Amino acid sequence: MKKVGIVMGSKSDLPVVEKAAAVLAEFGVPYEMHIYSAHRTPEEARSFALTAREKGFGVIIAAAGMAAHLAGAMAANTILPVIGIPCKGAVLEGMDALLSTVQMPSGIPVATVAIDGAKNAGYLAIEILALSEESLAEKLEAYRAAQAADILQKDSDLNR
Ligand code: RP5
Repeated sequence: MKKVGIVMGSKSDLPVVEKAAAVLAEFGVPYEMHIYSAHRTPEEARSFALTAREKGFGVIIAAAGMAAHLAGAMAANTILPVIGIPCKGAVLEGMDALLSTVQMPSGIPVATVAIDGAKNAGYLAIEILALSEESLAEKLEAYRAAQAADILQKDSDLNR
């Protein structure tokens, strides 16, 4: 199975990013985590994106806050799908990172999830890998069914 590359702009993004990693682990999807900053370590970030496909990665998740250019920098240097997680910073409630991540020019897309939406980044990465991994598709179907059953049970409990 192809791996998911998870990159974050700073160690301070780790508490958010860990939620994506937990989802991948739950589904048995292999991943690697790295700290590469588009601004502080631009060469390492570029090199990771340039070589990710040949190293067996199938998707890249990139998390950054503030002037969040990491996901865009990844997308600029690979044709792998890139999922961006805008991280909430100390100011502006993450709107700065959301707009920096989502407003990509045509031809270089970043699939942007919600501010701090790391779990959905994990699920989206799994959905992409499931296109060519039937066992993952089956796990996703089971997960969706269990999620629906749980909500219907809670609904039923409300009216007891
Ligand atoms: C961004 O700046 C990082 O992704 C992080 O979200 C934010 C703050 O970084 P630190 O100053 O905590 O290292 O580049």
